[in-house]
Formats: sequence, structure tokens, C-alpha cells
Amino acid sequence: MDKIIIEELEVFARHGVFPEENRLGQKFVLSMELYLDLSKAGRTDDLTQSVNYGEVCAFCTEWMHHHTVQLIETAAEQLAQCVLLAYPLIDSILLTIRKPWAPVGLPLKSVGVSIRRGWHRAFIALGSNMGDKAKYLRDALDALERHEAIQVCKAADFITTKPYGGVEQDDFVNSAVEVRTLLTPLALLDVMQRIEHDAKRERLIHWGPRTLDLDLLFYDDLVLDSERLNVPHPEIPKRAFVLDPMVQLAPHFVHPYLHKTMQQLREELG
Ligand code: A4P
Ligand code: MG
Repeated sequence: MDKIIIEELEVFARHGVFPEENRLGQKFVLSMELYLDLSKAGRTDDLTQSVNYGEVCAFCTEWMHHHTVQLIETAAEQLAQCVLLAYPLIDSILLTIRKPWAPVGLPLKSVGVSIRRGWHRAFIALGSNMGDKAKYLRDALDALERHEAIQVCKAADFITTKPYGGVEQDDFVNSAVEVRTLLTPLALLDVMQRIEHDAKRERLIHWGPRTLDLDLLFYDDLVLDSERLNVPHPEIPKRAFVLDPMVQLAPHFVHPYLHKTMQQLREELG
């Protein structure tokens, strides 16, 4: 992807683990690559189609002046997120923060951290079969939208479905939502589980009745098989109540290892 490059912006700030660093401050050197599509700006010669690198430099300088944290890891994490939120055209950022005067007591040129952060596309399934089911789903959508690192792009219709999985229980209301997020997959799962918890969800019977169930269906084209998280959600191809909303949101989205579109998976399920 195209990028804007900013090299070695010098900023005086007070980040550090030692109290003297917080009191006296020192020089920090910022370098960054801002990844975004520059073709439209290139064709139109119009700055509004790109990102003003001067503004970004002023923004980062201001941010470094007005925040004090201990670790440059934290400074980088927070600053990267602020830049991505302030400049929506930027898809991802590679940010390096160096400390040439780090109090190491040994001759070195500089120490630093380098992180890459950006927007990810994810799909989340929603389900409820207790109480005011549609309200649980609406509240969950609101809670996702309220999170600063999550933007709801598109929500599918709410559909009423028969319970799947052999447990005798009430009908479900299901839906799915497409989001843009700055969160990692596990951080997104944490947010989803907090929202479930706030909906007074109790885990009593596996696959049993619940006020709110949020499942992470897809996260970019990531394939992850870990103890806490399986992505894509392994049950997708067997579940019409997931595939119907997915077909509405993204019929041509390709499952990362089945290599079939949502529409194909739905047709195969019959
Ligand atoms: N986990 C692993 N991968 C994921 C993922 N991609 N998304 C882990 C979310 N969580 C994931 O989930 C158990 C653990 O799975 C979590 O702690 C997480 O670390 P859970 O929600 O606590 O347990 P559960 O809901 O009882 O099981 P599960 O497998 O989530 O059930 P499902 O798959 O959600 O199915 N019929 C209809 N018509 N509509 C429904 O919505 N839902 C279910 C529940 C059954 N039948 C249904 C519906
Ligand atoms: Mg679940």
C-alpha cells in the first residue's frame, strides 16, 4: 500500500520510568509510515484526498508534550491509536519512537520501539433467546459502537430462528454486524465478553439459553486456533442463523480456509 513517510521528528517530552525523566524531560525522536491510498490525491492534486504531514507532525508533537507515561511502548500504543482516530484516511501506521538520551549509562546511539497498528475488518454474530431479545441485540450494537476503537459499519436484519444444537429452548433472535476495529482479536473478544457480562449473561448450559451471545466470526482473513479463540468461528458453515446475516452483509466475502463465499456456503447448507 502507498505510504507517507515522516523521518526523525524531534520532540521534547517527559516519558520515562525514572522520576528525573518525568521532571526534566528529554529528547524523543519519532519516525512513522502512514499507510493509505494516495492515488486519488495524486490524480486530483487535492490535499483533502490525502493526509497533511505537517498537521500530523504538529499533532504528534502536541500529544507527546501533553501526555506523560512511563514506557515508550505505552506512548507508542496510545499515540498510534490517536493518529488513526484523528486521521480516518490512514489505514495503518508504523510508528517508531526513539530515546537518544535514555539513561542507560552506556554509550549507545538510541533505544526505541517500533509498532504497526491499523484498522481491521471483523464480523460478529449476535444471538439472544431470553427476555427482550431484540433489545439485548440493540444494546449490544450500541455498546460496540460506543467503544472508541470499534466502528459499526453495517448491521444485518434481526431474524427469528429455531434453536440449533439439540437443547430444548426458546426461539432465538439473531443478527450479525460488520465492524472496523483497532483492537487485536483477543482484545476484541474481551470487549465482546464484557458486553455479554453486562447483559447479565450466565453460562449455565453449553449451547443453552442466553440473554446475549456474541461470537467473533471473522477477523480480516485471520486463521487462529487457540485455547481462548477460534477464528473463523468453526461452526459457521453449519449455521443458517449465521450465514443468512453474513450473506446480507457480505455475500462475496471469502472464508479464509474453505475458500468459499458466504453465498456459496449458504447454498451448500441448503
Ligand atoms: N471462543 C472461541 N472462539 C470464539 C469465537 N470465535 N467467538 C471461546 C467467541 N468466543 C469464542 O463461549 C465459550 C468460549 O468460546 C468463550 O469463553 C471463548 O473464549 P461461550 O459463548 O461462553 O459458550 P457457549 O455460547 O455456550 O458456546 P458457544 O460455542 O459460543 O455456543 P455458540 O456457538 O454461540 O452457540 N440456535 C440459534 N437458532 N441461534 C443461536 O444463536 N446459539 C447457540 C450457541 C446454540 N444454538 C443457537 C444459537
Ligand atoms: Mg458464544
